[in-house]
Amino acid sequence: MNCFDKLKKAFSSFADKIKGENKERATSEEKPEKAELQQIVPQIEEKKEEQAEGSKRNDEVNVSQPEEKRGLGIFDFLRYREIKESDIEELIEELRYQLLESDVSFEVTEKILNDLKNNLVGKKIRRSDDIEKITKESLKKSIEEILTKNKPIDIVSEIKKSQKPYVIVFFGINGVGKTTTIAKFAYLLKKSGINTIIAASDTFRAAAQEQLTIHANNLGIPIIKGKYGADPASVAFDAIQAAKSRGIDVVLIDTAGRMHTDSDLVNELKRILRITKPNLRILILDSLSGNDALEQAKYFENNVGFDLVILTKVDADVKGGIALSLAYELSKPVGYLGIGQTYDDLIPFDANWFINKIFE
Ligand SMILES: Nc1nc2c(ncn2[C@@H]2O[C@H](COP(=O)(O)OP(=O)(O)OP(=O)(O)O)[C@@H](O)[C@H]2O)c(=O)[nH]1
Ligand SMILES: [Mg+2]
Repeated sequence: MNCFDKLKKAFSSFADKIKGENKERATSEEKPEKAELQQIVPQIEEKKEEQAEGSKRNDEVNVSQPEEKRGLGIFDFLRYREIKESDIEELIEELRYQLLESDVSFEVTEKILNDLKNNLVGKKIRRSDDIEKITKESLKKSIEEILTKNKPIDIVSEIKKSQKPYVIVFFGINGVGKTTTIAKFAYLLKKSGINTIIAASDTFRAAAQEQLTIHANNLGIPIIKGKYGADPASVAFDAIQAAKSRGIDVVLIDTAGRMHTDSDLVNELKRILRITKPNLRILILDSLSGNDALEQAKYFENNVGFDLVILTKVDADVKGGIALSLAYELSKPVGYLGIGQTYDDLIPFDANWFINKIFE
């Protein structure tokens, strides 16, 4: 999967630039003044001792390492230099551009860059590697902070400890992958020994019932359908009743992605939520829609509210920034990622996985 390549590229090209700039600076730097030298002589001695100790331990390693890996020897520290804001202005600007290009929202971009500035400006660095290290650590920490802001919901264990039936409503605009995700989710639960029933509450689109019936048959899962144009809330209600009488653990409710108007869609959803009183409201977002996905999330949050996001189509060429924006701006966790079109292609979202993807 190469969905976070662009973000990764933004970070590493930033580090490379600083590295290059630092190399130039190191070669053009003036020799230290006499007074400065007097101050640093004791440090040279100290450094020599340290090096002698170190080389005793690392003789073999040092011999086999290339020049740049071995560093520049005991006079390295003469190049200690404090990073000024003006040093990194241009580079910050480039990173800003690249983060925004990677679908990271403006607000999140500013947070990441401010953290980075705070971590770099005023730091005394010796080698370009130090800057790269500080930069990567800072970016990693910012992203980690954003992604772990919301405690992930472990749905399987929530279901296991809650009263039956556990009701989940899935919604989102048309074509984002609601129906496919419900089938994947039913399969995921089945593998954990949890049985489900599906409510085909998208009675607006003619083919929706058939599409879901095919999935239900493939997976051997019961489905409650409604006629074209039937009341979606009563289809959902019937499914909950069926679950109660048959002792089924979970009801998965599919909904329409489009109605005559947006307000029809919102009103219908509100009705479904009022009647079914779900344990969980899952918003499905298509990661290919970039920053528009954030706008959709804001729209649904303001109009109906939701608990969790599932990001679909992450297997396509996706930039990845949306996961950060959702966590930072809406305090909503991404629970799962859709990574393809088979039933197995739904994986739990893991912050470490995301971070490693960027920095691997
Ligand atoms: N590559 C890829 N395709 C996906 C993924 N999830 C869904 N799709 C595809 O996206 C298309 C739309 O999926 P649906 O599940 O029908 O979307 P929907 O939100 O139910 O659509 P409406 O009911 O029309 O609103 C289908 O062709 C799916 O196979 C995914 O994770 N990766
Ligand atoms: Mg659908």
